[in-house]
Amino acid sequence: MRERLEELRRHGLAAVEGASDEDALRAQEIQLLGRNGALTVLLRELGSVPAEQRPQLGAAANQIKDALAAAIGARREALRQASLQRELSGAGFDASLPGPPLPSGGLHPLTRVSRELEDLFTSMGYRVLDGPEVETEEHNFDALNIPQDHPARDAFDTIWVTPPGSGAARGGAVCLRTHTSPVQVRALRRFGAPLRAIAPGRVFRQETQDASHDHTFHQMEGLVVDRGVGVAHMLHAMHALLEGLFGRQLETRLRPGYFPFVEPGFELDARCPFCSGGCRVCKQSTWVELMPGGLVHPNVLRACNVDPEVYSGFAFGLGLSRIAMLRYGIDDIRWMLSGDLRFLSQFPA
Ligand code: FA5
Repeated sequence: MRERLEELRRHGLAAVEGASDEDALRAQEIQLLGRNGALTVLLRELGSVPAEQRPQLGAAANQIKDALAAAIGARREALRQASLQRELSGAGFDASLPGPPLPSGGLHPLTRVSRELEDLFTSMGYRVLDGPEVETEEHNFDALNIPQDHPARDAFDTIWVTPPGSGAARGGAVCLRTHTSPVQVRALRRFGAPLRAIAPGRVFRQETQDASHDHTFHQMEGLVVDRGVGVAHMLHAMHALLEGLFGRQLETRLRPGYFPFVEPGFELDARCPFCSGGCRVCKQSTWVELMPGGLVHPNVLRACNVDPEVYSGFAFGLGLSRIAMLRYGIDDIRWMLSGDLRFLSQFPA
């Protein structure tokens, strides 16, 4: 048995060394160490040798197995290196050829619309502002003239981080901002009047999801405060926005709308940009609801240390997610933040 093991070692090492390519080496590996290979067959016979010889023969067999495995690994690496060298020095290799193309991503439709609007408004002298997504009750509601008992404060609508309070806790309560309007408050307190700003960003509401409602979506606030600002200025800004988005003037109409932080308040509708006689987008009405807005309520100006006797202003709150849907013909808002590559890859760079 010992001689046969020794013979296997000698013969095996020579065969491994003589393997001329990776396929031949693999065949040798199977022949030597495979399930029915020469070493396995010898090991099976170990059971029939006298018990006192078995430990020594077993140890010798294991050493041979390790030596053969190491030799096979070394030979495989040497063959790979040799093949690589052949490829590199061969006439067919051209190091100046471009590599395979790398897949590249595109901008998210929300980012595209937001950047287009940022460019448009900065060209009209607006600042682009940001505000925290985790906001105080004071900024999100109180300073915006939203009454204590307004249903929007309810936990059915607002995601509270610390519960809304009264008395000592008031103003200290914290929520995920339900709209971008608190940026109005932060901006006016920080920069004062006159001010022209937009604030795109993410907002959160307790909301049952459907094709046009999400619990997390994007808005863009617009705010202008100066001497003598009125509804005509607001309409001008809204029309500029629509022309920037859709590339042409759309017919619009104003309806009364109620928001505690504006007076008067409006809803702006536009003629459906996709049809002339009614379609799925406008639900056959030929009008699409585009954005609410209005003149900044004097109480909001006061809460931001701006004198309403001297200054007036307008604000609007564009539903950025819904505008991006209109712009790109996206039929369900839940695609927007899905992270689904089937959706995202439709917006290549
Ligand atoms: C507001 O959020 C006000 N802050 C807007 C405003 C600003 C009014 C300044 C006056 C002055 P509203 O809740 O209607 O308003 O939301 C504004 C827009 O956000 C809607 O027109 C709609 O386009 C979008 N929106 C509202 N809820 C959702 C939702 N769950 N999913 C997606 N978009 C929504």
